[in-house]
Amino acid sequence: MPRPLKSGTLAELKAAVGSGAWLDAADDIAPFISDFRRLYRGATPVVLLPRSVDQIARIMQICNREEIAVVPHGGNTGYCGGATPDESGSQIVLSMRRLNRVRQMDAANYSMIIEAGCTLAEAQAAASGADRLFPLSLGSEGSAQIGGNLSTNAGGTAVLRYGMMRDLVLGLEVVLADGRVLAGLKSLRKDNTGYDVKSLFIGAEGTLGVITAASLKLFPKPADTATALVGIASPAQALAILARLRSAAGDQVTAFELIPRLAVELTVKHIAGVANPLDQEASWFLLAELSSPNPRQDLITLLTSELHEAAAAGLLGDALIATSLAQAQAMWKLRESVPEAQRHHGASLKHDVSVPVSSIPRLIEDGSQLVRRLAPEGDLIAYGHLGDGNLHFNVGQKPGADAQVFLTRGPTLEHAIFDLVESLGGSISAEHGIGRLRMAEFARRADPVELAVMRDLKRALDPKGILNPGKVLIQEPV
Ligand code: 2HG
Ligand code: ZN
Repeated sequence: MPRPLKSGTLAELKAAVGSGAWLDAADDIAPFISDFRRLYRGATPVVLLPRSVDQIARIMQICNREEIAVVPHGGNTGYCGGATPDESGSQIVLSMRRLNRVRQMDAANYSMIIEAGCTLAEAQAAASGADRLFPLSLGSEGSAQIGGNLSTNAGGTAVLRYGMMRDLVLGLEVVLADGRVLAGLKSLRKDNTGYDVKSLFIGAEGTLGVITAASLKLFPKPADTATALVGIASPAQALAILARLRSAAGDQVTAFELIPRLAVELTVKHIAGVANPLDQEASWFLLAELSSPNPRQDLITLLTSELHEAAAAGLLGDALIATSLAQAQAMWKLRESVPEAQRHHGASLKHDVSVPVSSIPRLIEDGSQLVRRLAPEGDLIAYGHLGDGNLHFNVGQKPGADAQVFLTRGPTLEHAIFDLVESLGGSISAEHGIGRLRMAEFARRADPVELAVMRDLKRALDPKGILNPGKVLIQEPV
């Protein structure tokens, strides 16, 4: 069990990073002690800003010896409170933002080695500079950091084609709880030497080690892209259109996002510069994108003819295919601004769930009934990565409804939605992780044997329980 910090240890930790590389004034540490959604507000005696792996190793040696809890902190864009210290005031925050070098770019090997504190946008730009694509793509990519993307196994809008962060990793460098450095930065597609140890740290939210750098997969840059916004009547039509596109274009189908009409209306209302170019009457909208590294693919023609055929089969109402980059960007802005529009609209209850893609219509139909029955002060705003079976099954406060009354519906509604998701063989956290927010539900619903294996791993890698305690796994009484 972690212990409170003694003043001698605090001085030792500050010395480990040197002057100018730690913060302890209330104003300076404020951004590090609450999460992006303001669900939690913790406390910390110090935020350390190391610049090197050696410094992090030294910090972990001290914290392991003194049993001090360490909370690794990236861009603070997480949705589950995974990077926020608890209220005890005894957990130190380890900011990764100064560990932000691109260590190696190997265009011929389609890989790069990059440190944890680089933002996702910086990683994308580095790849682009070498005429390569790093494909992970998220609304928060300007602030989200690679270490956080790895630690939460981030998803986003290109998972359909390229997979989640886990699928993009070739190697990892990790500082363990006792300060040893696991030097696993190989850049190999093939390496069958024993257990896949790196995979343990991906999605572990800093509870098994501190990821300091990664070797990441790169891809050819797209040279031809076709983007469309499509108005449809039902989620079942979305599935039928997705199946047609996949048959016609295979893995050139890069993104397939679902947006309900209410989300479009809220985005047009609250976000400057966003307009809906389509028939206002559609109940649902799709944002579909095809891409290929081959500039002669003529994906616009392919997408146009597929959408024409789908229209002839009665699968869609109105559709618009972007004819310029600006038009495609405007479509993406409409999709990516939905979370912000929801914030402007009022209180919301969020559920980041996944089911097999084939079960999406059932999820929406049965889930809508649950919302009507259990949260009558709210409207369902279910949107997101339909191609991956992942919807943000969010419920927004109805205009004029009492926010407090609405929010009291949260636990009962959440329980019912998670029961529904479970009955469909789904997950209660598709891409946002467990953090602190989903810990109890995760413990209740996970397979007990799987949970026991996770606890064994935690004990083996962090016997003193100092790495991000109070996140992911509920600690067992000692
Ligand atoms: C997205 O897909 C993000 O836009 C955020 O994962 C989802 O706000 C949300 O619930
Ligand atoms: Zn998402």
